[in-house]
Amino acid sequence: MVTDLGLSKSLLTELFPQPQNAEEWLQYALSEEKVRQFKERGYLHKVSLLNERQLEALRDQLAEMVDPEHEGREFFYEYHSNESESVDQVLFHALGAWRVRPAFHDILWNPAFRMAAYQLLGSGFRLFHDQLFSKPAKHGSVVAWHQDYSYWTWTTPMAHLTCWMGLDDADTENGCMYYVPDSHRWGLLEKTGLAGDMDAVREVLTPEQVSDFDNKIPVEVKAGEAAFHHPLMMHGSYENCSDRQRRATLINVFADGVVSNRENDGTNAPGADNYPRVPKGAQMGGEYYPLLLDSDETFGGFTESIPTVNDV
Ligand SMILES: O=C(O)CCC(=O)C(=O)O
Repeated sequence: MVTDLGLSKSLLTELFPQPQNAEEWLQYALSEEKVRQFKERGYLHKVSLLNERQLEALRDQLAEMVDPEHEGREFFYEYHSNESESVDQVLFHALGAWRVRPAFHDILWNPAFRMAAYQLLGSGFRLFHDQLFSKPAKHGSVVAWHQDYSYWTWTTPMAHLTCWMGLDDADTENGCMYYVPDSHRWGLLEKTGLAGDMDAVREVLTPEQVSDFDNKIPVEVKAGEAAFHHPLMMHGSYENCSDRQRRATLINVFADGVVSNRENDGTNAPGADNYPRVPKGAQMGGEYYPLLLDSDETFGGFTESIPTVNDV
């Protein structure tokens, strides 16, 4: 019998020990300078979140899920794969792994992630969904330039955050992400698709925004490091020209209190219609949108000394 891990009420592994006191929490806190950089530029990268043991468990369990016949596949919200023969040749994008394998369930409660996300959102938050992106070596696929929130208007208000975690070193050779710094101030643009034409978004940009692309930066990270970005940050990733894989896992969260804005006629529904539904106007919550950090969290009593986006 395959179990839906999303229904589990506790951690399933020993991979992510939870802090027992203020000192253990504070080791994860981002400096004021880093929080300010995120607020001003819309992103922060090279944040260390995963150790070798955690990486190994995540990579092993990702390899199992890449097989389209794996147990638990029915719990994914979306599952896109080129279904190639060999595991390291599969181009893979899927949402919902937290319900399918224990390391991807427990990573949501990684204290290093929860502390940083609290600081960058400035409030308690819930899981929206997770994502896996795996690009094989020498693979020509891209993730076209986009803003995450253009896919998420079925939830409102916009109070969302993306955490992208490298399971391999990611660099310009193997198809790392790129950001356009400050683009989180552009407002919400029309969505123009994720696959195919990398530059499709240019059709909906002003000439000034097009020239801002000259300032784009590669989001190079080591395995175990994360990049956080604002829901309006313009980002995408180019082909993998190297002989190395480029695997990543993401956590997407929103502030506790975000409500469903999902139209009954499906006009703003997510890609595949397999996401747990919340009626329009009702608060996003319940077992499939678990509270990852309570707004009352005191971090062992030191909340005031932890800088958030509300303070900088
Ligand atoms: O991993 C990638 O290549 C793309 C990631 C992405 O689009 C995202 O973080 O929203």
